[in-house]
Amino acid sequence: TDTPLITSPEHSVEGFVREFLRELNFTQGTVLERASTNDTYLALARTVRHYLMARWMETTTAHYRRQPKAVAYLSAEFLLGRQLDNALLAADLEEIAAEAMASLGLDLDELRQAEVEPGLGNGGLGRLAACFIDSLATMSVPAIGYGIRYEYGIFRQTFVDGRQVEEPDHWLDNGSPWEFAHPEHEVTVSFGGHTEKYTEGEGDDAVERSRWVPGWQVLGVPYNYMVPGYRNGRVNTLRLWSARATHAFDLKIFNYGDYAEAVRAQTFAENISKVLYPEDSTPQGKELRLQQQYFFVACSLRDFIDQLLPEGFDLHRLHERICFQLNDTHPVIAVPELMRILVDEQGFAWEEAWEVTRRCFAYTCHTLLPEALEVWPVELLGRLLPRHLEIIYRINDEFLDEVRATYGDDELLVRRMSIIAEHPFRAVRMAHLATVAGTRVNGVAELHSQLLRDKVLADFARLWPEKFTNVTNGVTPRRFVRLANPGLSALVTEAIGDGWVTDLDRLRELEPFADDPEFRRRFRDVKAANKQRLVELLERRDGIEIPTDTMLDVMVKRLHEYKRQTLKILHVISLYDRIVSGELDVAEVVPRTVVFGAKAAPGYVMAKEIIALINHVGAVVNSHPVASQVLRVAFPANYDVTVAETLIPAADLSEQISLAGKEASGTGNMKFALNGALTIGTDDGANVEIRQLVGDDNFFLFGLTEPEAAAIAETGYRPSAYYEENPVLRRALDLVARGEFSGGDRSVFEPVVSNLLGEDRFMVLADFQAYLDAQDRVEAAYRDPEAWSRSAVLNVARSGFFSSDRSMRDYLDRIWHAEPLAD
Ligand code: 26W
Repeated sequence: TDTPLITSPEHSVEGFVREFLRELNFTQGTVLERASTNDTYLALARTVRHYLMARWMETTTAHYRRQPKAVAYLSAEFLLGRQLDNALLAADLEEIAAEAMASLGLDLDELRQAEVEPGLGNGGLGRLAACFIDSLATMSVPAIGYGIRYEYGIFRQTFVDGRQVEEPDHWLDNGSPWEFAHPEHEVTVSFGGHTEKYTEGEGDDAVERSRWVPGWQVLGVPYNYMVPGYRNGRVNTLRLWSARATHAFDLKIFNYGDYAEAVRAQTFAENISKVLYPEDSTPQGKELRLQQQYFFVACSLRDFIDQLLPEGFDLHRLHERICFQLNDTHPVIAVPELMRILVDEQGFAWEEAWEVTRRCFAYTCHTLLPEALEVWPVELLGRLLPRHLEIIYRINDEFLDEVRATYGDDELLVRRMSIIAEHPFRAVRMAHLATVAGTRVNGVAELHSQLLRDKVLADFARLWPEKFTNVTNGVTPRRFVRLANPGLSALVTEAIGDGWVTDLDRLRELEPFADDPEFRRRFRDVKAANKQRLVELLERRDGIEIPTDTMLDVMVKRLHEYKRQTLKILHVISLYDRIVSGELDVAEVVPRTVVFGAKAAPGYVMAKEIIALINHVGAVVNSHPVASQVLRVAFPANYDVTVAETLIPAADLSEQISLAGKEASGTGNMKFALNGALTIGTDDGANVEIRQLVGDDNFFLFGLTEPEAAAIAETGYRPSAYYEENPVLRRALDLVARGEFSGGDRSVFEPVVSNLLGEDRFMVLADFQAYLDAQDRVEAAYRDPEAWSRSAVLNVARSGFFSSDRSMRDYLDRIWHAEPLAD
């Protein structure tokens, strides 16, 4: 049955003004003269939303009616960034909105800045999920994102005496105009309790079954977000779950008459979606985190089956309708959950259920660090999800039978491959579970996928070679070029037309322009304007003053030892040292501004020390009368998607300097290349592919390769040897050790120094000289602006591969076997 859809507001300045004023008056309950910036922002956001609404309803209805094979992207994180700009772009309303606001005496730019970005992710993995759903919508692929509506996203970082202090992120406080709550579609999720055996049927037909008798329950309330495609009339859905106490839960306690206790118990249940864990790469094994993981996947599976499939759908055919993509191991508990639904609720035989389940999931791994692989103690998992633990045990038993059948009784192999680890405590290895259950396992860059096959999951790759594949990450050109870099976008569009926005390979057509001096001049003008924009942002946002006309050298990413921010700061220290000692004359140095952006996990002590070191070095360098003429350090606090959008387009040099074999892919590296920064980088993650595409002449490669690093680790790495043999390195480290950056106090950075000299797990000292040499090549290249901008243009022209549209095509072809929905 067709229900009539309300039509979109008129696509004109007048239409926009009318809708906006209606929102301001009727929803916001105020008038223009008395409206606060926030009132105005909310009315504007709702106005834009209305233009997308009809398309959203149409897309949703079409998916339901036509039941195409769809993709459900299960991710504990979606790091969306601000919504207004992207919605305006998708709906082709940028000019109309600007004019409409201006006609009312309002400034669209100021209103944009009123939006608090939803920071529902830590870094690479969460931002990747946001890029992927953007691409899926733009490519008209039937897809839904499922995740958690954290009340508090990633913490707000501030610095006190140069040290990181975390503050809560109240992102919902001023209202949340982009979400639609649907309490009527709440889902009940169970936890705890025990299982019991029972017999079903009689005589020869009798089967032993197990059932779960849960101990407590919570409700999941879905909040829907629009995911608009770029001007294609499609709007997909992102559904984030929020935890509520069940009504039964409080009723029981209310009956005892303890009102206060009942209310308190509600907050207990609601804690589940309260806060994003700010851990990136080191799982803490916290009970609440496992609750979060099960909570959102249980809601999502239930929702897909009950709401998105037609009534009476035969679940034996579930894999024909859906692929659940597991974004790292965080949602992997969905595997036993689907088994539980099919076996316990739907009465499937085990084998039948396993057949379906195996075909419904695929797993993406995002790491190479062994300590980042999630394991859940059996004790904890069994207490929280007793039935799931039983199911996992049975999956494991049957899997290990298969291993034995294939390889004979190789108990060492069996122990290595088991889903259950025995040491140091019994625990479920979520990556093994995902690999056993998934139709496909993929890494996120060529090198990473290779290392997964050869090292991290080698036993599994030998058993099931066809399961393993690669999909190199990508980033959305809508947000990270078209929106973030309007100057470059206009220049590119003038040269080759605007098709590149949805077909990024067309940037290739720019190649000839690299040799056009006029184009290069205009490219440099765009860079200069972007730097000016950054200077203004840092001044306004952080009170940081940086010069406008220096080489902008940028390292932005989470703070982690493997990413080697210490290598970058040692380079800064060394430059400073050589300038201050008179070895380098300021006239000889290419002036540069080094910008850092990085949050550290709150419990990661060494990472926080490194942040303090960077800030302290910055303070000394920036206030030195001579050094500061050619060297500045800026470390704006609270690097987020919004800052990235201004910072990346201004950059000249992109720092991608992780130890080879440690960074799975990196995605910032792609954003910089697409915005015409040159990369100084190791042969790691997607750097490898960037260099292959842009060419060695347009990339500053340095450092150990992965096999070299592995070989050194094998024979025993001695960092102090590098210190003893390299006077430049020695001077830089000695400066830190002697307290040059800590007011003479030698104890402050002692842990950083002694860690580098004693352990240096990520071989900073081994790569130090190679890095300095590469920086010399950078300087030499930067002195020739024509050659530099030629390389920069070639970086743009040859980076189209890194569109997340291409990543989505690869997932569709290699993993999902789904297709865009035709009009
Ligand atoms: C708390 C445990 C935990 C463990 C791992 C939290 C988060 C993780 C993620 C896998 C960390 C992460 O974000 N990985 C990054 O994923 C990006 C997208 O694929 C890659 O580009 C980065 O190289 C990788 O570090």
